Amino acid sequence: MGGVLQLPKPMPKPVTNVMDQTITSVSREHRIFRPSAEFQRQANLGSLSAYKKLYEESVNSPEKFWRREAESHLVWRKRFTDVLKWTPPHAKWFTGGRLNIAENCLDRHLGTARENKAAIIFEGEPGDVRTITYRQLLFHVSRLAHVFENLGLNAGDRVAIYLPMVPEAIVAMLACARIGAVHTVVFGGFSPEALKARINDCKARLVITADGGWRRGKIVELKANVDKALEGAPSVQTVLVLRRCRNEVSMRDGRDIWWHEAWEGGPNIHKAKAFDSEHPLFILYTSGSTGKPKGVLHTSAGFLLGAKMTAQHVFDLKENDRYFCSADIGWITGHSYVVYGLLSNGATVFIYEGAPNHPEPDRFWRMIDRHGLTILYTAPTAIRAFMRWGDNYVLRHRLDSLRLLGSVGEPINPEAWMWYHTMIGKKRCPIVDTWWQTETGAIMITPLPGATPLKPGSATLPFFGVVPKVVDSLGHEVPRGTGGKLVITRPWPSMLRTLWGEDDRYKRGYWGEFPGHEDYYFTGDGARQDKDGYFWIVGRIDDVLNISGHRLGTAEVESALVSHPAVAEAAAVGKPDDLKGQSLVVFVTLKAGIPPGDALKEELRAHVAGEIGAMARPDQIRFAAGLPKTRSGKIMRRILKEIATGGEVRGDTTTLEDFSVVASLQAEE
Ligand code: 6R9
Repeated sequence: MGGVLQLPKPMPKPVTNVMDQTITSVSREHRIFRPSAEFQRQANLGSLSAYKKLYEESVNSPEKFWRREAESHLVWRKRFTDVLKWTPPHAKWFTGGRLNIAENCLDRHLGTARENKAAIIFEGEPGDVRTITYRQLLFHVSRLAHVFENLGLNAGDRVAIYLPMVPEAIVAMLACARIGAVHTVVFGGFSPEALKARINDCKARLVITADGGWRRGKIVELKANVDKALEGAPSVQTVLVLRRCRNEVSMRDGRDIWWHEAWEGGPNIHKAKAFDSEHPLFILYTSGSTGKPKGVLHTSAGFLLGAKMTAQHVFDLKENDRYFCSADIGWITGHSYVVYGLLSNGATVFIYEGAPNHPEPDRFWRMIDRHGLTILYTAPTAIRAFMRWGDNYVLRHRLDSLRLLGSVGEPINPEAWMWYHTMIGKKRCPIVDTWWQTETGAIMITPLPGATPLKPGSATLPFFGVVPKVVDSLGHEVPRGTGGKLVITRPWPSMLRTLWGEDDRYKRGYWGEFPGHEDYYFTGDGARQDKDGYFWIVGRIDDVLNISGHRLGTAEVESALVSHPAVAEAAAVGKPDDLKGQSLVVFVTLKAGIPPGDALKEELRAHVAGEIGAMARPDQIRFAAGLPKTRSGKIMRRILKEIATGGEVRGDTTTLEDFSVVASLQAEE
């Protein structure tokens, strides 16, 4: 099928009767919030019919649609020939084209009114503020690109970035993109073990880190973590160290260099080379249903197009916006909606280094007032924490600069949605509840704020070119109102291309779920569509947990636990939690002769945090004499989940090997 765009299959009309007032039984949530006339008047896309028209074009004439969008949004050094080469599950977008991603985020704005516009406004946790214009950002990136080249770094080489949320993190990503190096950003909250595993998997040559970063008034010792990680990471030749907190670090001769020293004296003009549309841009590790994190690979042109178009439409970007996304660049949200999608649009991005409740729980609101921020994009877990901390922290602030709110990372419960809408948005700001994944690269199901009537808890309708369906286990579409598995039935430009070094896992994990439908991308999420075609995401239906908006594989936690000498066997499950969405409960059987006890529980919790990172520290550990298993030896997580939730064990237990295990587990605690 190479060379031509696959013809669209006939499909159900994606949008029907959205304007219909009555939402019946299928939905528990009946409220509808229409965009105000005032918002619609100023919106980039101001009506539902305009959305529908463009959407229909995007799925009925995808070749024409994507050709036009790619030509108008991106700066090309060489025009592409084909829009898409699709041999499921491998896609190549905009083949024959050449471009430079950093140039698309920076150089294009120079010589325009944006040259001296703020690209980044940064506030550190101690309160230090820096503003960096587009011109200045290009200056920084150009110099760092020279540093990379002087270190002998080549296009295609991997660079691990382990930095706090400071402007240099963005500079580092863009400098990689500029020379065609592939970055892999590792969230600063990951442990040395987790960092090591990621460095080794992609064989990074360079690690970029800082002495430390600020978090709740304390220094997170990033350089010390890197030193530990590198004890077992032979591919790394150089460590570039940013000075941020001025805490003491040890510098190893011949390996470690200070950013500010390497940076001195070099030229600040950097001629960027052009790279192929499909040149790898970054690898981002994410949790899957087996123990080893998956290295999701994104490439250049398609990823940038997806990030740029969605940012422009979903956030209704205007020249004067000051946009704040609270995600760390260590997550995909930071990649697409702090860095690439926003800077390519010439927007002003506000970034914050520290914790949302430092020194007090009103930090976000204070920063919004202080800097006149207009758009806030954050996660439901943060919104629920703000709710819990109390309205008084919000009411001290004006928040009158805000015009649009966004949510991402997990389903937002209608209660949190309503609070966000009234307390933060003052009933004035639309909320865009955006569904997407590390793998999708860009937002997939989302309202467009000037067009889409909102229903609290629903991510609403697909973005242009996206054709999602809710299907049964055979891949057949289920009737509206029925739950099923969420799939994406067409390739899209910002889709992942493969898993780094694991193409088989890529094929099996994402495209092998429905025999006969090897061109259906399986999201791992459950969902239903209501009678208006709105999507309601239920959450993961594989062995992936979503804890405070962070993906965590049950198998990852289990393998961390069994690496402890006292543990024989472990099973991790998620328990519904008002604040975190899910909390982490683990069941552990100990090796013979090892006595259980609270001290050991604490030790195991610390052990998991040490192996993965603090976000994986179990909320509860339960010792068990045995774990419920099927006759073929599989742990029955469903039963453990019921026990963790405190409910009765219901459902089918006929395959259970030994029911007494369950009885004793229930008796425990
Ligand atoms: C962007 C990001 C992806 C998983 C995804 C789903 C959940 C994300 C959501 C949502 C309901 C939303 N998720 N956004 N669920 N409504 N608006 O979070 O990527 O870290 O890869 O997580 O997060 O379960 O499958 P990632």
